[in-house]
Amino acid sequence: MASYMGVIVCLLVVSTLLHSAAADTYVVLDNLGWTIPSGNGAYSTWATNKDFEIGDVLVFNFRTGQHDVAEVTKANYDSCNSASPLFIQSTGPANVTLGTSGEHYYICTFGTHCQNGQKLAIVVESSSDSPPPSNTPPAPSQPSGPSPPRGSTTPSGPSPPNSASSVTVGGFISALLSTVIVFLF
Ligand SMILES: *[C@@H]1O[C@H](CO)[C@@H](O)[C@H](O)[C@H]1NC(C)=O
Ligand SMILES: [Cu+2]
Repeated sequence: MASYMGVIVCLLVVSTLLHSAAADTYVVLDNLGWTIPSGNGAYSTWATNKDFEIGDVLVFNFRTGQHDVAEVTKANYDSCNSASPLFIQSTGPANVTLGTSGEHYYICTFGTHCQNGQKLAIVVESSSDSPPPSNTPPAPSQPSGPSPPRGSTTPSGPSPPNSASSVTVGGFISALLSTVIVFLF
């Protein structure tokens, strides 16, 4: 019986690891949403200790016409310059899929909202446990032009293949795990 328990513990650990590789959804500032914060630094506090990974989704909750969300460079984030955003969405709520690793900077372009603290900087980790497929042939038929920009909205772009496949694998392992447990007890 003890060896069965060992197997179960192993499977649980594997299952947990695979689940953690799946895409997470983060609602920016939770119930407060994407707005002018009451305290400067509210967004950096919110982002602290969050483990953003490629494929995760940021939900910017705001009312269309009262705010928007623009991804900008670090320089434009620091200076609240919305002149040349990398990406902008003016209809809320905005679901932004994190498509690339590294630093991402978001501001609201309305009035002095950014100066008043409506700005968010995050660091996206490249997912450590989903290595790129090694022998996938190049896809010549795939259009190279309209690839989604950094931080495109969820409905407009294909979801990253890594997260999709880890969801599938995680689901498969979970099903397998359930089957094993049913057989053991
Ligand atoms: C955005 O994400 C939220 C939370 O996951 C979801 O309820 C909502 O349907 C999504 N909206 C769009 C337009 O995808
Ligand atoms: Cu705003």
